Amino acid sequence: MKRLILCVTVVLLGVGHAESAITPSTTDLFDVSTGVQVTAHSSLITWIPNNEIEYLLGGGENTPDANNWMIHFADDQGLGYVHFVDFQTPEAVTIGSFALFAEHDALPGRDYRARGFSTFRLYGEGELVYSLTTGNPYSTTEAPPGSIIEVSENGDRYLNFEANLPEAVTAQHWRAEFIQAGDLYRGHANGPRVLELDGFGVEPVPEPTTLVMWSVFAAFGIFCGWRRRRGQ
Ligand SMILES: [Ca+2]
Ligand SMILES: [Ca+2]
Repeated sequence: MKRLILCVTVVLLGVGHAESAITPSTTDLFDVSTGVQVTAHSSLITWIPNNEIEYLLGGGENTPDANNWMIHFADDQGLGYVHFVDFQTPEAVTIGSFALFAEHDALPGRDYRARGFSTFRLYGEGELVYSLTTGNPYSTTEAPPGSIIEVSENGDRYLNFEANLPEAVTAQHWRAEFIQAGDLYRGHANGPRVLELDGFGVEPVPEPTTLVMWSVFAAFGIFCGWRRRRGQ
């Protein structure tokens, strides 16, 4: 029974959508493939071809070394500027967990804050529902409870992050904010680079009341077996 309770506890505390490797999804609830529409966003770099805001939410081809599946926010802003994207789902959805993929620069001599953000925030219907403070480089980010951070084999500049929301949130209007990490005195590449933001529903887990019933049934079964053996 102790082992069962331990296993169930691990399942309950674990990340709902956890898999062996965190990879961007093209079928999630925050994806343009499922009808998500961008309603507003801060400006993007214009000199990079195929720099479309929708690529933050699916769209494009997720092929490495191509710009047509990631976004680059504008460079002409200062340290702490709040880059953002507002988007809406076709109807209200309940989100239990999300994933975020980003990459800052790591060229020789370049400050790691280039193309990085120091804080990510997610809002549902105007309410803050999650906030993540990143490390620099991203690979040093501390995973909050209920989250997973994977270090990419391609380098320490990648943020592969997945987290349960503290509690599930039902909303149709969402906002993601990225607080700029670099300033204008550290090179020109200050607009954060973001690869994907995914949203996932709530996966069914045993409810506490169900666990209590299991425990009662199990204890009753053990008691009955003991009574039978005593009666023999
Ligand atoms: Ca997606
Ligand atoms: Ca993408």
